[in-house]
Amino acid sequence: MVLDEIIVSRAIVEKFARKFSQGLDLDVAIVGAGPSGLVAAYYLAKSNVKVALFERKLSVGGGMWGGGMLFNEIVVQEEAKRVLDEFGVSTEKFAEGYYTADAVETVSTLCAAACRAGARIFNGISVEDLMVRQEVVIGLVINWTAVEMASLHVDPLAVRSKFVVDATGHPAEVIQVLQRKNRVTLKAPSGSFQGERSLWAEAAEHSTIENTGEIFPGLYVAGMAVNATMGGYRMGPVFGGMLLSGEKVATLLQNRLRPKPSPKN
Ligand code: 48F
Repeated sequence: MVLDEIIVSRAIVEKFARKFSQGLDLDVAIVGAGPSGLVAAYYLAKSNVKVALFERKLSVGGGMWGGGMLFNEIVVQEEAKRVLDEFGVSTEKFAEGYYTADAVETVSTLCAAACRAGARIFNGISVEDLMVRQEVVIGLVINWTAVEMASLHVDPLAVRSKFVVDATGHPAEVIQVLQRKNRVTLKAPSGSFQGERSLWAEAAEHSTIENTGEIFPGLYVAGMAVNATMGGYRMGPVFGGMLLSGEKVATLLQNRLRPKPSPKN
């Protein structure tokens, strides 16, 4: 076989254009492919929800690759081990209720499972704004990260989605941009973005899961962005809360997208 570089180029351009075009109108658009976003994407795709993930970096996995301080092991507590089991990630018991997993195996396995379940992942794309109509978030405004990094004056494109999930981790970027550009009140006790507090793993893990949910009509929040928004604590390299938050947001959205028929009287 003689390789033709133009066929290679055309294959990439045409295939990507088709995939991207199909990703412009979604049930759920997830911003951020860290652990919470990847887990949410997996469960949503598995239940046939049309979901895509938009990730600023070339690599997925967010803050998981480096474990704690670049020691690439993560810790997951008893309650969340079943999520890693569902994905087939190998875990080892370290102490009663504490399990470790290889960070690289965990990220790559979560990512592969999300893709195989049918989630589309668009890397190298940054979400810079939202579409908001009558106090409801209805989609994303996106641009190439390379454009953002080079500070080029290039207009973005838009993605329509029934629901958006902010899974951007510590900066909670989607919620911050919503608040900065629109005079809105968030569904939070304070009504506004609070910023995260210092390290307290126990409290942080619980509040991440508890407060995962709809923060503004059409906009959900999952993972560390939950605590950043609500003024909760950070938790360090314990990842159970991220996995369970991703699972919870997927369940909440499945219920929104396919409401169960009300029982007949
Ligand atoms: O930070 P990240 O891993 O979020 P997470 O799922 O998990 C947090 C943990 O990694 C850790 C922790 C728990 O122990 O505290 O930090 O909540 O992943 C967030 C991803 O979102 C991307 C970012 O590059 C990262 O991969 N991201 C952030 N802002 C944008 C974005 C944006 N505006 N557009 C696209 N991607």
